[in-house]
Amino acid sequence: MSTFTTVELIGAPTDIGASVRGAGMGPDALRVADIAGTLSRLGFEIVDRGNLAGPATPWTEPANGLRHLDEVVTWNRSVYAAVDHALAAGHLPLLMGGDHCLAVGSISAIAWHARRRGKKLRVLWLDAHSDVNTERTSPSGNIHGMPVACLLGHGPEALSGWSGEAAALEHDAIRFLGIRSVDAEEKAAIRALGLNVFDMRHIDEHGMRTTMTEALQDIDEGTHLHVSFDLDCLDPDYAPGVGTGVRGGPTWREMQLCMEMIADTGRLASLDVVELNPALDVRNRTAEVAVELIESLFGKSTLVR
Ligand code: Z70
Ligand code: MN
Ligand code: MN
Ligand code: MN
Repeated sequence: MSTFTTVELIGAPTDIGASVRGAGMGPDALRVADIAGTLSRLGFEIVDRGNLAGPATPWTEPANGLRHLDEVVTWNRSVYAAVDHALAAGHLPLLMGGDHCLAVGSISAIAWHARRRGKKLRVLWLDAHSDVNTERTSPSGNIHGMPVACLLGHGPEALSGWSGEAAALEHDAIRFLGIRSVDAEEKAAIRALGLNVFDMRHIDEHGMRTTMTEALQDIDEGTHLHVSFDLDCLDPDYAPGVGTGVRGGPTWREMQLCMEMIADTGRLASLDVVELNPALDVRNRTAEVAVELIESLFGKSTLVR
């Protein structure tokens, strides 16, 4: 599907921005679920960079509305460097989190490369949450609830401007899919910023097929398509191994169609897989579901004709 022949696996084993412990085991759970063998059987060259190193999670209280800011910055610097390195080599970076705060480093590096190559960047944010809090609006201080704000240039200073521009993403470069847990101040921000939302109500009313046709509507040959896949987007019946499951998400089948339709664009150029929490999983089921969905995202087709 994709023009990339080499997928570079980057493990970022941390729960530094999360609310519960355990996301740091995500990369190895994905390896146990055979993410490398699965993509390799689809015809991709796989480079596994192993796991990045970084600070332990201190579980201190938030300061100025931000928990673990220094450590979040350190982890994101490593992620930025690794994703930058993969893109410079012409590889497709597949970030294995770790919690969703790591999307700041990943997408900032991607935005820098896309701009240099004259590509139009589009980000699909698959999540139960909108992650658009700031240190002023966050009810928790957990930075995994803030990466979208950071990437739009509204987050804390220390996590802004990494792409070389004030904002890594223009407001119309991101599409939320599957969201159903949005704080009141996040709703206000989404409206004020004019963000594109395909929430669960939209998916219920129009179905996944129409929703994805809309969400992918302006993807063309000049697009770098990035998918930021928070596994809590899925209904927790299918993906129990996440820190903050929210009932009422897409089923396995609906999410398969979502992934297949993204694959059909042929424009997937980078991926985050985040918020997998093996400590809360059931016999690695969520990691296995993630790998099944990633397989479809990378072009495995169940079409018979
Ligand atoms: C809430 C906050 C969040 C993930 C929880 C929750 C954010 N809006 N994100 N779990 N993955 O604290 O900002
Ligand atoms: Mn998220
Ligand atoms: Mn989430
Ligand atoms: Mn704008």
